[in-house]
Amino acid sequence: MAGFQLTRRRFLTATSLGLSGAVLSGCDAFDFLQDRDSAARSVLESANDLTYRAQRLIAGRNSLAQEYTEADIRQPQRPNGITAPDDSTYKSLLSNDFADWRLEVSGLVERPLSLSRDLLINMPSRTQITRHDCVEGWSCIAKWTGVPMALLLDAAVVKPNARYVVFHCLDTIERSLSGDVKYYGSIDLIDARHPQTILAYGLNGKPLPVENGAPLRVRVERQLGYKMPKYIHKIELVDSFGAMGLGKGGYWEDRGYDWYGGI
Ligand SMILES: Nc1nc2c(c(=O)[nH]1)N[C@H]1C(S)=C(S)[C@@H](COP(=O)(O)O)O[C@H]1N2
Ligand SMILES: [Mo]
Repeated sequence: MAGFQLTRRRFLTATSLGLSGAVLSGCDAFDFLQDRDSAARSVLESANDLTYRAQRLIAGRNSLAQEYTEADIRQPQRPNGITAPDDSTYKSLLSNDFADWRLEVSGLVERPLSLSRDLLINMPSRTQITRHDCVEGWSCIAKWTGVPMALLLDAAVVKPNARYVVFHCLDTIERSLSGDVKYYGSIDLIDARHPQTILAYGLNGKPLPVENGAPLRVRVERQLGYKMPKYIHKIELVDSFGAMGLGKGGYWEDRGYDWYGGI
């Protein structure tokens, strides 16, 4: 496939920025986010935009999340949110060990892609031991292996007017009379091209288990857990996410969480 003449050298350039880790904040720093009814919420929402812009100014695109050693992995990655999708599409893909699953890359790209898991696994990969911080106040260190998202974006050739990457998931997170809601999320192109942003198919040296998002989930290491969709099947490049879901860029964002879940 012409889109995949990606050289090793290009990959190394993308990942050889060094590992001077930014110091991560502790759980305390985001405990307040649990209080979704807080009167401070709207203040925080406008502050979120400030935090986002400040982080961009101070840290820039090259700042990496801290990476750990094997010895720091003390327990399996704690499964959270949806851990066993009961959607029939997902179940039939799983029953065939995802042989029929494809990752679609579409939207504002010159060259839409449809990629099998084997193809992804044979692309250059990055492995990183990082800390997952959930907004609920727990953390977990684990080793993630996957394809750097920048490689996929280059292969698809992102159009100049694209601003965000939207992840569409196979799991239904909410069922109600007004309709079922599938998990979705979005990040901007700076985070999408960050060297630690990968589409992970491996966890702690094994294939990614169902409970943690098989066959593919995103890792965006400088943001909170809800910004890392599991069970993804489509990546869409857009210039705005206002017309999706309730317009805030993700399932949890639509329910009050900050769009920029920086840590
Ligand atoms: N598709 C999907 N992605 C998701 C969720 C989910 O429910 N569905 N939960 C999010 C939240 S809140 C967290 S903390 C992490 C949990 O990832 P883990 O199960 O691998 O720990 O996945 C995130 N991505
Ligand atoms: Mo979370």
